[in-house]
Amino acid sequence: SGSCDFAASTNMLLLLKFAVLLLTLGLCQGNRQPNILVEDVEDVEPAFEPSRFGSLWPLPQKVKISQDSFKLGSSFRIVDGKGSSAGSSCNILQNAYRRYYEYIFGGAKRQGLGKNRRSAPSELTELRVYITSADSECDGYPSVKSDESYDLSVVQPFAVLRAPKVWGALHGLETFSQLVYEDEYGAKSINATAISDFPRFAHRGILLDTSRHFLPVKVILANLETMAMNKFNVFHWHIVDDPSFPYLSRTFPQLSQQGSYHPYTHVYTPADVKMVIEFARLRGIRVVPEFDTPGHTQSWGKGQPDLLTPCYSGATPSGTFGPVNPILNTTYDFMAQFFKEISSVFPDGYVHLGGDEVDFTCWKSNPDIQKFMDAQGFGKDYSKLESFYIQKLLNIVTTTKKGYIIWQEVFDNGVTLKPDTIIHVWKGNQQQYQSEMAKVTSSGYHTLLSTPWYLNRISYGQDWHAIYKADPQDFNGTEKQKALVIGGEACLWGEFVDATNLTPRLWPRASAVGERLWSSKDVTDLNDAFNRLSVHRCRMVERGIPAEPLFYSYCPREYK
Ligand code: CP6
Repeated sequence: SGSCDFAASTNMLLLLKFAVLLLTLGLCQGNRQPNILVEDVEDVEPAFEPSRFGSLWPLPQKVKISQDSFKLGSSFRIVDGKGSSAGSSCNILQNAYRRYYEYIFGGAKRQGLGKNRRSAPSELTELRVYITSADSECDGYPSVKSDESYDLSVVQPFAVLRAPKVWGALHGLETFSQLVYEDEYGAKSINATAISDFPRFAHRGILLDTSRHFLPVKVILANLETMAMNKFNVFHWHIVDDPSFPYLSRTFPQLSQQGSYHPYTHVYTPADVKMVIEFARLRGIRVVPEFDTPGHTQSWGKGQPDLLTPCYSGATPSGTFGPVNPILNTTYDFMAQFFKEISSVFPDGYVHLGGDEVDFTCWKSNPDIQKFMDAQGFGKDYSKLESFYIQKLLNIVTTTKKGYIIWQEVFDNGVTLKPDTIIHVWKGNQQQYQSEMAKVTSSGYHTLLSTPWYLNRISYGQDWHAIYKADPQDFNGTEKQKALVIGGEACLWGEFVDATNLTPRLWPRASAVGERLWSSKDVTDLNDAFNRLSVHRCRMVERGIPAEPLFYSYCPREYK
C-alpha cells in the first residue's frame, strides 16, 4: 500500500540533511572549539581493514563467503520461488522486494529490465524467495514466538532465499542487500555465499519517547525503517508521560485535547497509529505501547479530573497533583475502559504498563490516602499502596487478554504477577543490574535488559564499545535462568531529543545493541565489529539515514 511507502519520509530526511549542513557551516565559521579535556577515554586506535565478513551487520549465525564473485545482471530481479507458500498476494513480500531492489540499485534507471533473460556465465539473474511452511503468516502480526530464521544461498545463476515464515524472509532480504557491493568499475557484484541465520534473542527492541518531545510520524517511520536494517523487531512506544499526552483516545478525547502540547498538531490520531503499526508489520516489527502508571502521569490529569491524587500542604489541598489516585473506584472504572480501547487499537500480544519511579511524597501528604492506608493495614509502607494499585491494574489488563511488560520496580515491590509477565530491568550499575537479572530469573520470570543501553546518555569517545560488550545473559545463574532472558531494548528517552537529533543520537550506537541481541554470543571482536559497523553506517547514510560516525573515517560515496 502506497501510504506506507518509505518514500514518504525522504522529504523530511532531505530537510534534516539541509539543517545539519547549515549547522555545520555555522560551526566552521569563526569560533574554534576549545580543547576538551577528557578523562577516562581508553580509545584504542581501530585497525582499518576490511572484515572477512564484508559489511554484514548484525553478523549472521553461520556465514561462508567464497572468493568467486558474480555481477548482478541487467535484468536482475527478486521473485517469488515456485511453490512458495506466499506469493504475489503477500504484500509484506512484494513491498519488501521493491524496497530492497531500490536499496540495491539506488533507484538508478536500469536497461533491458525483463527483456534479455539470457545470462552471462558469471551473472546472477534472480533472487528466488521461498516461504517453506504452509502458513507464511503474511497476513498476521509478528509476535515474540515468530520464526525469524532464514537460509540464503548465493550461487550462479539463481540466489535462493528460504524461510519458514515471511519474518525470516524479510531478514534474509536485508542480508542479501548487505552482500551486494560495487566492483572497481561500479558494477553491482556479489560473492558466492552460504548463510544460515536466526536470532539469539526473540525480543530486540528500541524505546522512543514521544511525550518529552512530540516526534512527527515521519520520524517514527524513518526509525522503523532503520530498525529493519539492523534486524530489530520491537518498537516500544513510550507514547505518553508527565510532560504531554499525544495519544488521541477515541474513548477519552479530552486526554490529548487537554494534555498534549497542541491538540491538533502534536497528537497521534487513530489513523497515525494505524499507519505506524502497518509500516512496522511490513518490516516484521511489533509495536508495544507503554501507558506508564501510576507515576509519570501528570499530563493525564489535565483531561481526566479526579484521576490524580490531590497533594496537601498541611490540612488543605495545595493545588498540585501526584500519582494516579489508587483509593477511588472511579480510577479503576477509567482504567478498565481505557485499556479496553488500547487492547483493540494495538494488535500486539503485550502492553507495557510502566510502574517505575513512583514518588510517594504526594500520597503521604493526603489525609484520605492516610485513612485508606490505615484501613488496609498498610501502615506507613507506601510500596504496599503502589502494589495494591498495580495488582488491580494487572487484573483489569488480564481481562483484555493481553500479556504485560512492567519496569523492574513492580517486581522489586513484590506484586503478584502472572507467570508470563516480562520484567524490564533498567536500573543500577553493572553489578546491580546483573544481580537483578539473577533475582528476576530465579523467581521464574522472563526478563528484558535495558540498563547498559540508555542511548539518551552520551559521553565523549567511542561509547559504542561498552554498549557492544554488555551481554544480557552475563550474570550468575543456571542455564534455565539464562533461558528466561528474552532479549533487551535500547532506550532513547526524550528529554533532550526531538526530530532534529534523534536519528544520529540513536544510530549507529543502537546497531551495537542490534548485533548483541541477534548474533551468536561469541561475536565479540571489537576490531572486526568496527570494520563492519563503519561500512554498515555508511550504508545507512546512503539510504538516507543520518547516522553519526563511529570515529575518524570516510564513506566511499559521501558528499556526491
Ligand atoms: N521516564 C520514565 C524516564 C525514565 C524512566 N521512566 C528515565 C530514567 C532515568 C534515565 C532516563 C530515563 N525519563 N517514564 C525510567 C524507566 Cl537516565
